[in-house]
Amino acid sequence: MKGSLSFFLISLVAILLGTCRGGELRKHFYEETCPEAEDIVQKIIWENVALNSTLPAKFLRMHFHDCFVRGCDASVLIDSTASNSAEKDSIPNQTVGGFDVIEEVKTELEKKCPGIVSCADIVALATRDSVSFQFEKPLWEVLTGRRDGRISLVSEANSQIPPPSFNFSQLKQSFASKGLTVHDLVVLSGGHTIGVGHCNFFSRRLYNFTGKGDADPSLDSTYAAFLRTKCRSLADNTTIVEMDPGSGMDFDNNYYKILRQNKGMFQSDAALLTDNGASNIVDELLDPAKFFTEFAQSMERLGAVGVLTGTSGEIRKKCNVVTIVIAGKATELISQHVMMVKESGKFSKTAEIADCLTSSQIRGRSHSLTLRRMWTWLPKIWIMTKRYNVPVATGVAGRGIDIPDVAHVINYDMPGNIEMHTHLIGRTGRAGKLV
Ligand code: HEM
Ligand SMILES: *[C@@H]1O[C@H](CO)[C@@H](O)[C@H](O)[C@H]1NC(C)=O
Ligand SMILES: *[C@@H]1O[C@H](CO)[C@@H](O)[C@H](O)[C@H]1NC(C)=O
Ligand SMILES: *[C@@H]1O[C@H](CO)[C@@H](O)[C@H](O)[C@H]1NC(C)=O
Ligand SMILES: *[C@@H]1O[C@H](CO)[C@@H](O)[C@H](O)[C@H]1NC(C)=O
Ligand SMILES: CC(=O)N[C@H]1CO[C@H](CO)[C@@H](O)[C@@H]1O
Repeated sequence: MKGSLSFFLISLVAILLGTCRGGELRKHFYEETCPEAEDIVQKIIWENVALNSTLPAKFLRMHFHDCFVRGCDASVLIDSTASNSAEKDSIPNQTVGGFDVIEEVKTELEKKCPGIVSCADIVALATRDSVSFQFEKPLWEVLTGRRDGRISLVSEANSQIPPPSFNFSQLKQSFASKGLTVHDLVVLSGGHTIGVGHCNFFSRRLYNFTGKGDADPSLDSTYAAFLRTKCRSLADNTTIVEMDPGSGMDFDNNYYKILRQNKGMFQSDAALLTDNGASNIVDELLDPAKFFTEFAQSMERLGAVGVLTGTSGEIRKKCNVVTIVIAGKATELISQHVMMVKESGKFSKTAEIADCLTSSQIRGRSHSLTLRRMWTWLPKIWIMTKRYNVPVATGVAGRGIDIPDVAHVINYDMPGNIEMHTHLIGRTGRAGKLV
């Protein structure tokens, strides 16, 4: 009986914590915390794209790679360190670019609203804005509220990002593993309407397809001959070729036209014609209006893959480095004060601290001391003092779980060592989430 009660309590706390962490992407997540965020991103991205028309393709590919490894959490932006080889070192990433522009946006946002806007959201917005530049209006909606991951592994990038040699069933499986459909696969492959490919990603199709010095029969032979004039040998890994010949800078549905003519650059492009269902979708997307509508929808789905929201992950200060946590130190967004109070019994101590807070420097700030009335009926875990409406937490709840609307956390007893203090300031103190 006792066992089942505590099991009940544990599950309940787990559920409540689950809800607390909650959070989904939503429209204009920064409306209140950083109202100018989306305008700032658009302004800087448009300025850069105006000077460098290769950027939209770089961001589109960057966003795709980000979302396919640990979800859209900006793990693609993290630099390798002495002890960790990050996604940036991976084979598919070798040619991702635009990192400097993301950092320029981040720097500006940190000036305006420090610690608020995630790098993951910046990548999603930068992708939309860069591709939309030529249309002077957003081509799709970007929901925001992503948080940044803290892990980036080269091995995961190499195993999660589909290589251009994939056949249809492998591509289908790769997208399915991210919750994306064959429809998304065909629609998003339309991203190859802009940008370039390096010879080494497709030259086997030109020179040595089956290992007998032959060309890929599914590649248009005239086009293959043209590509051989660009990529002179199997060893060429520096020459780049437009993926959508003649239209490589325009974001349009020309990709599907050339695909139908067997002029898709990679085996993975050609593979879309090897499945009846996918091939039918290719035909549908020959209609430009249909392509723009479908692309917008699939981008929203791609942008939601495996996102961290609520209190998961962090908001990085710089997009290329994971925030390093120093033991005992709260983030700069949190201030810590020590107050001496008389030792006079647990509950009156609460009252005393509350008095102290309301009457001291904390009064006058915008935060209210009235904390949310929660879980009063969970004896031992939360005890509420009626007078001040301050929840008192012990155990795991006392370790600074990140509860929305909690502006102040009071720890009674001075911890004996720095590790203990780090536990006490908990996630709230270390992640620096603002109220
Ligand atoms: C379906 C599986 C996919 C495969 C196998 C694949 C593979 C590749 C490869 C090998 C390149 C050439 C990179 C280089 O040589 O620099 C490339 C370029 C590109 N990919 Fe994909 N890709 C896929 C899906 C996507 C998706 C879903 C998007 C975005 C919606 C995308 C957007 C791009 C863009 C924009 C480029 C040009 C990059 C540049 O110009 O630097 N790709 N892709
Ligand atoms: C344009 O951006 C790409 C990707 O970041 C970069 O490699 C290239 O040098 C830039 N070109 C110019 C002219 O700035
Ligand atoms: C696709 O490739 C996988 C792995 O090489 C192979 O097992 C499978 O038979 C291939 N599928 C088709 C339809 O060729
Ligand atoms: C073509 O492929 C075969 C089999 O993989 C390999 O033995 C041969 O060396 C390749 N030819 C060239 C020119 O690389
Ligand atoms: C290109 O090939 C050369 C010679 O094989 C090699 O040294 C170099 O590292 C390669 N570069 C890339 C970017 O793979
Ligand atoms: C292996 C490799 O070429 N990695 C590159 C990945 O992308 C970053 C940023 O452009 C480069 O600095 C790395 O050298």
